[in-house]
Amino acid sequence: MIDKAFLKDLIANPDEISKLEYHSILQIIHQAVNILKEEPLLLELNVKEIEREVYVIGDIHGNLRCLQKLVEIIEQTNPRFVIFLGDIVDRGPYQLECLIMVLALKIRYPDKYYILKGNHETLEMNQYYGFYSVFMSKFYGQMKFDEILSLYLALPFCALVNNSILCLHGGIPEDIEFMRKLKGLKPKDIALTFKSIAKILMQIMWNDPKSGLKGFSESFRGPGIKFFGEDVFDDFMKDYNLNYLIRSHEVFPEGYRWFFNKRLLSIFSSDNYRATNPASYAIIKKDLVEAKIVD
Ligand SMILES: [Mn+2]
Repeated sequence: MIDKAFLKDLIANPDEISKLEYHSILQIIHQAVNILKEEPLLLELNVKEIEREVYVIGDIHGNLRCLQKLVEIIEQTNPRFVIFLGDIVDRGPYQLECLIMVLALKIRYPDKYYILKGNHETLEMNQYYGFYSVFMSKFYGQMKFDEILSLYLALPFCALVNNSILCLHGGIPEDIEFMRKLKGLKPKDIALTFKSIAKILMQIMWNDPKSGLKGFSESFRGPGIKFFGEDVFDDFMKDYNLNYLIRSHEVFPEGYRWFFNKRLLSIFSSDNYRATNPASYAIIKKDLVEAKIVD
């Protein structure tokens, strides 16, 4: 077991993470995996005290300053749940620090913090966009990076808040049965059911909404990845009786963007990402969703 005071110290001073030896990093990964592997791939989070908020945080991509600001806000406002939508690593200057910080939060407050899987929580993306070389130049050894991959295999894909608000990284997949198919599955079930749900899982992490589109269309992002339009979004929301969908995966110069008659909110929590943009996050309160900019 990792000492609570040690976790508290790491959360307060994430710069210290850079100085950790591999065995400490491994301990944190293992303890996080032990918690994550027992949780379902489709999280169902219900706020009992209706006044309390839920924070939803988008792509971080190694932006430790934004992550620290968000954690400061969270410590002041004490929401019931905090949901990260994935893409913690790749591209930014403090990728390992951000990943370990988020895991430290999960271990310290397992019933408060939840981390969903983004398309960058994969080997292929890490090899191309930076985290693999960041990690390997520090610790060396494929076996050590395999521990990171085992963490990725334990991450959930969606979170349903108060039975009415769905949170995920990219978008809805073509198979809108996906929530019924994922319900009750745990990380260990992915390998067993992989053939039947592989496309669903990939599209949850990769798809994007597109205004003015009907149905699904091919995406520039790659083979099998889709844009989805308002009509299929409506069908999906009606089918599951949902009010909002909150996702990340795309950066907008204004910080966040509403789609589809203000029922889909796209947030992004890393500022000045490849161009000029403020960081944003979402607050759920009493089944309403509000977008916020990190000042
Ligand atoms: Mn993404």
